[in-house]
Amino acid sequence: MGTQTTNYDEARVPAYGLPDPLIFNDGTPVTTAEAWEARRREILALFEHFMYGIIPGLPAHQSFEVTSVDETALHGQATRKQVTVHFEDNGAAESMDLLIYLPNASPGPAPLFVGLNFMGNHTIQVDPGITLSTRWVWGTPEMGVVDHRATGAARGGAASRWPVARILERGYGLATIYCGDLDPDFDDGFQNGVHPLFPRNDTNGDAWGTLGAWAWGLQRALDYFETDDDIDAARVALMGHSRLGKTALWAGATDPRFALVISNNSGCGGAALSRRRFGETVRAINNNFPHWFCSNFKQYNDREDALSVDQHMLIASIAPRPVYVASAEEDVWSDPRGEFLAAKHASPVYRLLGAEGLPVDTMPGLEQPAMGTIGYHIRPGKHDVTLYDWERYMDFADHHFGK
Ligand code: GTR
Repeated sequence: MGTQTTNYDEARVPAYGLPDPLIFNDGTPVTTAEAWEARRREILALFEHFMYGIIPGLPAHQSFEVTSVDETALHGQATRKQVTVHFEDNGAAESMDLLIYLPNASPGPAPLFVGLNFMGNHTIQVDPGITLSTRWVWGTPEMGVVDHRATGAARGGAASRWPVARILERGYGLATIYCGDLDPDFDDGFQNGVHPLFPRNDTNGDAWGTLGAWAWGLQRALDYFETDDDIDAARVALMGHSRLGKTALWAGATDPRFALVISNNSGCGGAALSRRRFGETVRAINNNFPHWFCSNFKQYNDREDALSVDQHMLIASIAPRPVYVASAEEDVWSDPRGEFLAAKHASPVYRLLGAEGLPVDTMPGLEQPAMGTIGYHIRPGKHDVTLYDWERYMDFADHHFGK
């Protein structure tokens, strides 16, 4: 995905100044927790207008259909629930399928990790009870190209990224949704997925794109969790990898019901500072994925310094809720240092609110996780989600969820 002009040289990162999350648009400093709440709304409005577009609220009708419950799933380790969430509005009817595993060994409502998946719920685990997704996935004819990820659509094809047995063993539930239920990941003018549920008006350049639709779906999943007595909806950790990590940060920033947010290798438009222009740039992401962000974001190709926000402010708008940012050493396209620096520069907001922020000032070495109210690690290896990553997320959740 890189071009010849992609910069991977730290010495060539341009000098830049970051906007201060603790200064209002009109120049007034933010000095109290009460004032922060107003500044947070201001920051979210900037992200909506210039980057991710506006996420709508509930559709006119939303209902939950539990399509299967199996209390003996995964050799008795889990209860597997599958729930179809139906949406109706604006003359359209759409749905998304939730796959939920809950640990049989832990009594009481379970704290839960939730995350979108790339290729269908059936790819996260070899479990014949998971309903096979019949939705579009990368590599089918609409795409116009054959994508290597289509092979991952086999049952269990993405299982290495979802250590379900270990998650259950540590006392957590896991829920997932195929992102393509909400919006298939190609540039189609928003004719499919959940976009038709709402009238589209892009007069101001801030109509929602694909990341917005994915984030909206995660928020609707939380609506379901709040109705399920087997789930502890006050302890839901939202996790996402890469484009779905960008989505996790945006969904978590805009919906305070998510108790904890995890960005795994989310890079440009996620945790990484745009102004560093290291690896993937605003221009590259807008060119390759014109449907992800809102129209206004394209004005910032090669003009990152003109943005009134940068990604440390997205992390800050989750404060004081815990947030974890993780990088991979070989994932230079995602700019690991830029991800670290955004976590670091979000910290003053946490501290204003009486929370710890990131407990280190300089970037830690490999596999030296730093965990305050903001957590960070970088591990060896490539752009991926590994067991190491998950173990740290569960350590972090154990701490913050008082387990
Ligand atoms: C890349 C994209 C990244 C990241 C990644 C992924 O092609 O440039 O921003 O989202 O895909 O989602 O795996």
